[in-house]
Amino acid sequence: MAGQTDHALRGNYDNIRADYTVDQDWAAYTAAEHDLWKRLYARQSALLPAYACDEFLDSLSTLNFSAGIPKFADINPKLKAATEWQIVAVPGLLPDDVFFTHLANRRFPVTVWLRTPEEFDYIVEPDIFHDFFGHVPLLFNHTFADYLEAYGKGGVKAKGLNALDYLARLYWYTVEFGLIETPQGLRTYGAGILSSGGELPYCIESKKSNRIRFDLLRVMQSKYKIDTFQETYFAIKSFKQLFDATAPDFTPYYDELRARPELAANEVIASDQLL
Ligand code: HBI
Ligand code: FE
Repeated sequence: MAGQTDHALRGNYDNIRADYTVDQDWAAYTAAEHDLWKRLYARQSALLPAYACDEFLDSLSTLNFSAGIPKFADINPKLKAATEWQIVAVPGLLPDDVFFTHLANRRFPVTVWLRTPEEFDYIVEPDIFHDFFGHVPLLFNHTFADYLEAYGKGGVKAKGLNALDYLARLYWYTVEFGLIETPQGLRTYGAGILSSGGELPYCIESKKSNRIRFDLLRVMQSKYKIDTFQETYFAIKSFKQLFDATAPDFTPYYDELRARPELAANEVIASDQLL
């Protein structure tokens, strides 16, 4: 999950290491939390076939963490063998530069705490279900894993160029809320959608939202809201398209973006290819 939080962060940041990682105290999870995890997993799994992209479904089918909160140590050997990625335990949202540095080194930060039962349908900050269920399966996809590493490296550079807002939008409209065109129609690969009960059908079916063909600069000039369903979704044709579009050095893009207006989350402009 991306998005800035101005209220106090929820996690326990007292025992963080220099890179903000902590240990996952798996024994501390209660039976009630494992049960909540099972119910969240079952609810999402019922919705996935109609709305999730094949790359996500293929990866998820090779993993088996439906029964309860997974141990990060259990999945890391499989993930490392697949794409050289690791997940690291963190207390929650990290400062941008810390977050980017982890991604640039093929480490995905996964929050250790689970939401409360009252947050079954919606949560603002990323919890372990959002991070693990939403993000981890696609780390097993080579092209997407390479995109995420390149994104992290771009982020480390962007901080120096005062361009973090542009990159945050790219993350938001791809990694968190991205759609992909498939022969069977639009599907999603976005973790914020895949881990959400309501937004999975909404992102494909809602008439209130716009679905626009992915255009890198268009995405980076588009603002977003962190506490509602999205008003605009951007659709790529493939993960390769996303990787290729973001491979060049972004510095000239930032100059071009500063000359363009920021667009509201629900805006449509003449050059948009609406789906
Ligand atoms: N920290 N743990 C965590 N997870 C995120 O998804 C995350 C973050 N910090 C910042 C952030 N995302 C976004 O601002 C990115 O666009 C950088
Ligand atoms: Fe996320």
